[in-house]
Amino acid sequence: MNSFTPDQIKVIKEAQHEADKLLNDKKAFEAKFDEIFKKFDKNKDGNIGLAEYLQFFNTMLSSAGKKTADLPVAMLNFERADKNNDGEISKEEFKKEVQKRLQEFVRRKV
Ligand SMILES: [Ca+2]
Ligand SMILES: [Ca+2]
Repeated sequence: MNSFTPDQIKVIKEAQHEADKLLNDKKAFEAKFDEIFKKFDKNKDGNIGLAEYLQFFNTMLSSAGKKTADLPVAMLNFERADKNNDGEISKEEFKKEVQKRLQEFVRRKV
C-alpha cells in the first residue's frame, strides 16, 4: 500500500530515471555528488558531521515523500556510513552512502 497520488508517482518515477542515469554516468555523478557534498557540509570542514548528516537524511526522506526520521534512526544510519568510526563521514564515505541511497531509490517500487 502506498498513498501516492498519480502525479506524485510520475514525479518519483522521473526522479528514479534521473538517479539511474546518474549511477551509470560517472562524470555526471561526480558533479552531482560534489554539489550535494558542498550543500550539506555546512561548516566546510570536508566531513559530514552528525548534525549535517541529519539534514541530509531528512531532506532525502522528504524528497522521497516520507516523514522525517527519528533521531535514533538517523544516528544508526550515520554510524553505518561512518565506516572507520571516527565520528564523521568523510567525503569518500559520504560518496558510498549517496551511491547506496541512489541504488535503493532506483530499485524502490512506487
Ligand atoms: Ca562538515
Ligand atoms: Ca569516518
